[in-house]
Amino acid sequence: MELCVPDTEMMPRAVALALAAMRITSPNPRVGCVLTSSGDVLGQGHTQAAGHPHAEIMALRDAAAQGHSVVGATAYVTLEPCSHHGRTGPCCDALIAAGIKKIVASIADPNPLVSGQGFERLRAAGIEVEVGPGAAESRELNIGFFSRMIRKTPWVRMKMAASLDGTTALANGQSQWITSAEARADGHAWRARACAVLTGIGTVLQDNPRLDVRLVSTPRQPHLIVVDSRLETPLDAHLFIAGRALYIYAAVQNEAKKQALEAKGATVIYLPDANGKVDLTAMVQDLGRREINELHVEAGSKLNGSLIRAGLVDEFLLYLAPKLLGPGQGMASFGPLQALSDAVELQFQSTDRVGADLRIVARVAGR
Ligand code: AOF
Ligand code: ZN
Repeated sequence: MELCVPDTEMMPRAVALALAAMRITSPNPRVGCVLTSSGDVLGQGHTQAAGHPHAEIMALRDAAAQGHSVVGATAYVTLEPCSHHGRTGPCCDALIAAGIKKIVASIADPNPLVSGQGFERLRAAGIEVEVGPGAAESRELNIGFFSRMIRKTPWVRMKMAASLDGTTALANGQSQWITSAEARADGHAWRARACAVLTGIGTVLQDNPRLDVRLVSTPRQPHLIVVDSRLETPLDAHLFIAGRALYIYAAVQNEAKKQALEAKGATVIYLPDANGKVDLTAMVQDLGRREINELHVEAGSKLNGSLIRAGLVDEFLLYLAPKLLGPGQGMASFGPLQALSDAVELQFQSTDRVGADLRIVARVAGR
């Protein structure tokens, strides 16, 4: 058991545990929990895969496994403990039954099934509840979960890689390996945290990608979503991977092709707009209903442009290589804009060197 840990370190520790659950919990939020008494860490844990125990239960089990009593202890947890019966039982009841005396929670659970009721249930049982420490970190860690619970749609993050002059492909279409190996591995780490990766039929036909996580280790693969209006995905495409869910959104009905794709494990969904293309807004709403928290877009400039124009993108993950490619294909084809006031305004969230390249995370203003 760790002794004499200052109280101020308990929540950062719970946040670090939540961070360790980054690639595991989807579609559940990443939550960490530390049980402590007089500076001693009695038990700790983080959320497991969906359908498996939450952070609080893991921490209680950890304490029990070490033979520590948690009667009278304080629980630091990065999200309001749940009060509902979902795939698992309510954490509130487990904390109350264990004799916890005080709960310090980062932030209320935005899930309408919980939202405040967990705190109410704990207080009704005579437990002291403090809310706030670690709130910003917890929300940021769960940006997709908060988005889905509050807006009913995923957090949409668009990844792009380009030369310093903003070119993603030469005029002749040649495009692979603009950025360094380090940047590509970093891109896989961002894929790994997403619930789903999204691409378009243009990229499928041109690059025949797998769009899975290979360059970093992960316990689960994100789903793959393909925007394919006319169901042109080849049946021998590399993106059919055993055990990975594949959703194809189409606009033009083709029952024979649909059946052939579904026989290969895909799910085909028709969502046409008035122009015979996939209704991207309806698609993103549908992905929210399918419990997609973070949607990671890796597509060509056409689909990128359409998603931006529809106002569906929340964040850009941009890798810039230190080279000039001259005029070619841009990162996203939207516009041309008539006035500077029509620009999509962004805020830089972070700027880092990754290998030889620059990584910029920029968020659409107001998101
Ligand atoms: C917690 N601790 O570690 C997490 C919570 O289907 P279930 O039973 O797994 O419940 C999922 C919901 O539980 C999820 O939507 C969110 O509201 C909450 N997640 N709650 O007390 C945790 N991950
Ligand atoms: Zn719970």
